[in-house]
Amino acid sequence: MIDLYYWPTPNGCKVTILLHELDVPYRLIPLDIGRGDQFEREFAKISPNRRMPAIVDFGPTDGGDPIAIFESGAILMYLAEKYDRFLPTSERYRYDVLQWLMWQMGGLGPMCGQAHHFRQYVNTPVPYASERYTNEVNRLYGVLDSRLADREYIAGEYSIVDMACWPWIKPYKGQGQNLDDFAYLKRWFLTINKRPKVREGWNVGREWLNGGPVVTEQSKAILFGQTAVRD
Ligand SMILES: N[C@@H](CCC(=O)N[C@@H](CS)C(=O)NCC(=O)O)C(=O)O
Repeated sequence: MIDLYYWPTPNGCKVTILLHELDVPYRLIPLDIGRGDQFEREFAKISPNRRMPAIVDFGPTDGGDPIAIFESGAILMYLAEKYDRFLPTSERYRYDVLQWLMWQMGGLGPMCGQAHHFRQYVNTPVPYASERYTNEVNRLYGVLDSRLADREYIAGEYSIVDMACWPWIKPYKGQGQNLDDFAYLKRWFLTINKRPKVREGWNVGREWLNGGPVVTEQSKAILFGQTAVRD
């Protein structure tokens, strides 16, 4: 069995989408980041960064002790390798997936996160930061659009990198973007949007938000302004 520590955010949904695409059973452990569940000491043993998603696999293929993994990109790679799907084995195609996965983890995700932060969550507007991150997201959308001009999916075949990028494009309006400006990206987005397993994964735990945003006025004090924790 796999335990998934989860809250319905884009990084969390990457993992539920893959688990649903794989039809793998898992135990969902809600980790309410707006309430501060991520700061529980026990959770830091699983996710030293005190962020979700994280998994614990109680049935690793080597038959040994349970394996705990944090960082959504590493979780996607682990599950794709374990179940031998959505990550090609041939070097050329494998590194097509992996380089774009690194691009998502190091670029698209963090920049979109900052765009959301400065456009929606700050109480005192910071126009320079808002413009800076909106423009950078726009640049990254352009990179993905060009990549998709001559292929259906980011690495040719549908793979974990599509599952990693799609949840970050889904809230494009909050990032100040217009998909009509990116024809190839829009076509890809709508194709993935139609996949039943993607919709299932995206909807996991959505009812916990009661129709509201992930970040609320109450949760801002918990989420923003964190400094080093020394146990
Ligand atoms: N690079 C990490 C980012 C994880 C992350 O930032 N998770 C957010 C939600 S999407 C979180 O747990 N936030 C809690 C907090 O900021 O305290 C990943 O992709 O797993």
